[in-house]
Amino acid sequence: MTSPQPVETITVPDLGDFHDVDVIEVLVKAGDVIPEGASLITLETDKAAMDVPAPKGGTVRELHVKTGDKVSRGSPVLTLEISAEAGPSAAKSAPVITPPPKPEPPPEAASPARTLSASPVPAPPARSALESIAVPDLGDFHDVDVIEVLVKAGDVIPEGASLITLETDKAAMDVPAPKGGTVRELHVKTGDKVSRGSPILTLETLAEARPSAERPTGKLSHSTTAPAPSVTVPPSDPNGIPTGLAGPASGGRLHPYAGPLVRKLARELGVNLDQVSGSGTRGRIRPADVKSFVRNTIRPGRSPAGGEIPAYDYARFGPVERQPLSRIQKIAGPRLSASWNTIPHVTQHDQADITELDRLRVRLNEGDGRRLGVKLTLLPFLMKAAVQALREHPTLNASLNPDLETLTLKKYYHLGFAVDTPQGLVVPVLQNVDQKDLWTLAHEMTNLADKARQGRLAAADFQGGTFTLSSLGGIGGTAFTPIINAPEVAILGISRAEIRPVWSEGAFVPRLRLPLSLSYDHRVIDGALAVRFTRSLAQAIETFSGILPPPP
Ligand code: CAO
Repeated sequence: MTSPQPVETITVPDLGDFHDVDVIEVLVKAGDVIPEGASLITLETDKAAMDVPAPKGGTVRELHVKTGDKVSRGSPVLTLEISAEAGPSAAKSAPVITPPPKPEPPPEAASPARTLSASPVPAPPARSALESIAVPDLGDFHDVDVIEVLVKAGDVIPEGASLITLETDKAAMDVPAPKGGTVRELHVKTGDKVSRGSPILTLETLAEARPSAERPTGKLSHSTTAPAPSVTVPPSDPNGIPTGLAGPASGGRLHPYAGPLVRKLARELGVNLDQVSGSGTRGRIRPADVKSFVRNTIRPGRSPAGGEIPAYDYARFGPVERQPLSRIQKIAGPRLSASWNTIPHVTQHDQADITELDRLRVRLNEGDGRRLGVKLTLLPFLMKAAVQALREHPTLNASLNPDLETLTLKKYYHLGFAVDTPQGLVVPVLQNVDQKDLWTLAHEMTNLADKARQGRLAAADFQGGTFTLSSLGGIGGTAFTPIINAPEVAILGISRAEIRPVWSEGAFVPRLRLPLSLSYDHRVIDGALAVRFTRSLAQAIETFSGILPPPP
């Protein structure tokens, strides 16, 4: 038997000199599960905008305000069903006050000017304490991927600021700061896996960073657990694109002011949120802002991303049938459009002689392959050869940075490979291809392709790719233009190998030739480099360089 959860009416706290203040945004709705510190409503006076944070975590049962209302101290905001793990703090949180929107403070200013909160009342002298902030209870989730670290050492953050974004295959979630202060040291980085209790950062808490005097001020505590993150499974709009923010907005604005789902959407579409202007309160970025950014970036005035294709009555000319796109197609469509329309693609075609390589493949399959129960197709060989060519031409193992002026060259080789599934195209990533032998690659590739076809790929299986191979060779074709898997800068398309007559020493000889189609980002790679790369690749394939371990 479960005992009923306590219900509390959350009211507007002391607003200092302000009365009858406008509610300009209501950030939660009935049914939302919110952590302590989540912003509930945004108030605005002629001097400042302020968020009223939740004094405790729980489930919003009823709202008592709407946009346009005027409120003062004590006005009811909502009825909250307090969650069992809401914590001991029964004190009301003071509002987080924001100076009027924009201009943004300079990025190097690691001072309170960079924080969301700016108390209108002079703060008493600060006493600081160091606290280790840890990952809170994540429910059923363990070993969750850190996909974004939203603060850095030196940042001054308000309570409720999002610290890191976690992602599972089902949801994105932000972990908010349990209190305000200065980030002294980070203990996580993007790509780490965390569970409940994993340390996130060391925070120097200041007495004035959170004006709530009733809340116990931590002395030297280790491992303060952050409030429960808001976990939201993205609802979908008719195009399958996640809509809506992840419940309450976080208080932080050190980075583009957006919730985890908006950031997830931006990542899926390859959008840099720094370039998106938010239409929400204080410039908060909404899903619609990201989508309209993609539309406008792609081609002002037109919408190749879909959604604005003129309606047409095809049935006037004969029988028709309406068929929905698969879920994967709906998710991949905007990504493909964004890549195709924002990256100047050029495709370099070439061929490699795989006569000897294929003989080797057949020999290995008949020998070790039988013994190990693993079958080698061409793809593992091509992956090893690609690593060899990428080592020689590191620009193809890079990403263009959002400043459009610098590249990030990656010193690891995580290769994506396109898998044709009944639900649509997916691109899992094989990690550290340089460190694995052909058999391991074949084994892992088969596992990933099987998982992809069964729709069982985890988020981690898609992440960290540096270069992609798309092989249609098992099906046929002579050449094609693969679309770059942004933010990568090149992708190798492979078509069906055929025996061709090759002129050699005064006679035509039959050789097995493999068509290669390299699409590349012409902002980063010029034609000469592209063909040097395909030549290096062909040479690696023809000489087995980098494919077989060097003789002892
Ligand atoms: N030329 C000739 N034969 C080839 C070949 C090539 N380039 N590539 C593969 N083959 C052969 C294989 O050796 C195998 O032959 P046998 O059965 O006689 O041994 C057969 O074709 C089937 O291979 P496969 O396609 O199942 O295996 P793979 O390792 O080459 O590819 C995978 C695996 C997952 C990449 C592939 O199954 C797949 O899904 N490809 C589609 C990718 C795609 O859709 N790309 C398009 C992206 S753009 O829309």
